[in-house]
Amino acid sequence: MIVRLLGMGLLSAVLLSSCTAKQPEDHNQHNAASSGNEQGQHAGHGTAEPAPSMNVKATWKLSADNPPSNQKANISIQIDDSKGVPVEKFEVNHEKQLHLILVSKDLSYFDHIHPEYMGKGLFEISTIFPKDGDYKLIADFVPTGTQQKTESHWIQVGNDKAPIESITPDSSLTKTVDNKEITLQFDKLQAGKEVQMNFSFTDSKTKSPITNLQPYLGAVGHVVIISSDVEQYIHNHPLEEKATGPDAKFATSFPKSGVYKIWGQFQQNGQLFIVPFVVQVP
Ligand SMILES: [Cu+2]
Repeated sequence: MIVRLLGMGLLSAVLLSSCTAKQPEDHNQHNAASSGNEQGQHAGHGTAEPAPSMNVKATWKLSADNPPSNQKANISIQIDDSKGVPVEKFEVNHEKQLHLILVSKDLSYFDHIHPEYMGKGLFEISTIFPKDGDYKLIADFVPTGTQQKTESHWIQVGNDKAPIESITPDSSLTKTVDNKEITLQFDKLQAGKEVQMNFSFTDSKTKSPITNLQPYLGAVGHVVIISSDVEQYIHNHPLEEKATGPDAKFATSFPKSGVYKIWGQFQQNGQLFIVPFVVQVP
């Protein structure tokens, strides 16, 4: 599968639910698994008619085949329809037309950036990869009037193959980031069913609840979940987008049992912070 994906340079998305501004009752989850098939599976929670699916092709170009680490690398993504005609219009979804997630193969590195739309289906951005190794680039977007799409692409940064250490589940789901103590809780950690997860925030010094979280890209938080084999990608937005803490609740669904890394992105006092967790889903 990996070889084929590298060869193809992209994969198709399986969408479990659409997430557009028109469906606020939706639980805001985009899923993608690298099945390689265009099998749109709509499992939205709303009663609204699902938007039609659209076959797209993403063509990825980098400033170099193996861009060196610690230097600016340009990334361009051309989105065309199945006939090769550029997709011109994209929904603004959480304030952006395209969300780009970058992860290293060992999931130690994570970034969430927003390429600029140049028109005629072309998005561009430059970034710096911190070290040599394999990275997966995941683009998340909504061609206007259609369902959420996820397209991904593996790249090799530099020439060294970084040793891959498998991630291990956290023994404690409380982390301290930038003087904030964040605890992640699930109603029931299980695969294949909706799971509610709650991030709760306290000031690590005063131990008082944090109630002044700020919206970032139109929501109190953004959560990205990726399976340890980097095959499953899930992007969630909060059930209550306007919450300010101390709780931020999300509904999600882990497609199958296994180890997953979860990154929550939040903002307080104008500072964006990321809290990572690794969980074993039974
Ligand atoms: Cu984004």
